[in-house]
Amino acid sequence: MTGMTEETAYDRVRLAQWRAGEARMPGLSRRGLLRLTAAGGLALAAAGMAPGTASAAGPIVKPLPPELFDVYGTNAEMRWEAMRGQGYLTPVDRFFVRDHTSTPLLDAAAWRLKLFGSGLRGGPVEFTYQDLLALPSETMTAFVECAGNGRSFFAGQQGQQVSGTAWKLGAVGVARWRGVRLATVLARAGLSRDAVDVLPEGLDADYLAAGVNLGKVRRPLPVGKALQDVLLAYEMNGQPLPPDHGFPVRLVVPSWAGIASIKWLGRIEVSATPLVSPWNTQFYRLLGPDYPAEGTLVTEQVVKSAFELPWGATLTAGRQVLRGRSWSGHGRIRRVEVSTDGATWHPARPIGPALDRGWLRWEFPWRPRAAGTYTLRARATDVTGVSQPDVAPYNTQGYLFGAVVRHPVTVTG
Ligand SMILES: Nc1nc2c(c(=O)[nH]1)N[C@H]1C(S)=C(S)[C@@H](COP(=O)(O)O)O[C@H]1N2
Ligand SMILES: [Mo]
Repeated sequence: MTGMTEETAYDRVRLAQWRAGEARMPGLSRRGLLRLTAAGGLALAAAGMAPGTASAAGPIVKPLPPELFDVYGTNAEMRWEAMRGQGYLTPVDRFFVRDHTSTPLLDAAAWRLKLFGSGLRGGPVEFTYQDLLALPSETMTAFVECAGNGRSFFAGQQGQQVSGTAWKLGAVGVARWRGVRLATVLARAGLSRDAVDVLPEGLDADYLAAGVNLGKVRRPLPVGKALQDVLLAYEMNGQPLPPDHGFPVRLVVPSWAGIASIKWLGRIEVSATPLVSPWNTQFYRLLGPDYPAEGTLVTEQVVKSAFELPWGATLTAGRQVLRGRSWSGHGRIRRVEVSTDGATWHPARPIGPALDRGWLRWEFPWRPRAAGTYTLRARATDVTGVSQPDVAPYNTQGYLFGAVVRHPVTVTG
């Protein structure tokens, strides 16, 4: 575990101010909030996040062929075997989708980005799509990963029941994003020295959790991170952003939980007083017996590894090469080890670069001794020295499963 980051420290201050009535939760009435907490806040959160059943005309626009995706209601995860033979990036046709409601189809010509709030020196400022295209652009390779990626292994490996979509490891993808730095847009909008939080908000439908309308999907971001490396992206892998990934413009908040990367961006409140939303007071907090009562905010993603193999793959005996990828929200991957017997670990061979905001591809030659069942394990260490543990710390909503995943395969003779 890394030490307390600047953001978790700031989160404590912000939360204390929220309790003292000095922080605001725009987009939700006090009454809505009372109903939410009276009805048992977290249980509600669980109900709202439970996977539904896939419908024929789904909430996701792009095709979701079963060889590329597993679908859970409004969400679809990539099957890891779909990365085999691919280059560094995750192609759009297999990039996971996480929609709280459904993908809206927006018109770029009518689209506006509005910035407003006490953290601007002047009044509200609007940008059109063309305005953004005309600003200096930047390209960045970064992963977007759901904080709940790997959640099913809390039950599958640790026997712990948690709420939320039962992702395996496919709620992650790396893309090459192009757009304008949020810092550039904030500067043009007249960012005040007093600003502390920005609150980006999506244009998708209001999110309802067990009958309580939580309003637009939105989550405050401290100004420090907003100015550091956040992009207003309008391109993904060289193409205009596809509808499911936020067309016309989304935020990409590298290294942080996917929820920070708000899609279908419509408004950004810039505030001189701290802001909160259900997405940083209820969801995306680590809650449970091992955490303080108010929980710990989820910011950076943890270290993870995945094999480019089907779950429960069948392999034929003889020499083969296992391939996979490892990534971390704390920075680039420094080392990956593989175990095929659960006892001995051997270094994997890196393929290409390890990027700070992306992942490392690796391979491992393997000749199974005999036909039978095996458990494959991959364990990565990042540049900060953090390695994947054997057990992930339990939290009620199943975030940040970073433990070594035990991947079953069968070798046939
Ligand atoms: N407006 C909006 N932004 C959103 C979401 C959403 O439902 N609505 N889902 C968030 C979550 S939880 C994740 S993990 C990422 C997923 O991004 P992707 O669908 O492009 O993979 O988008 C985030 N941004
Ligand atoms: Mo997510």
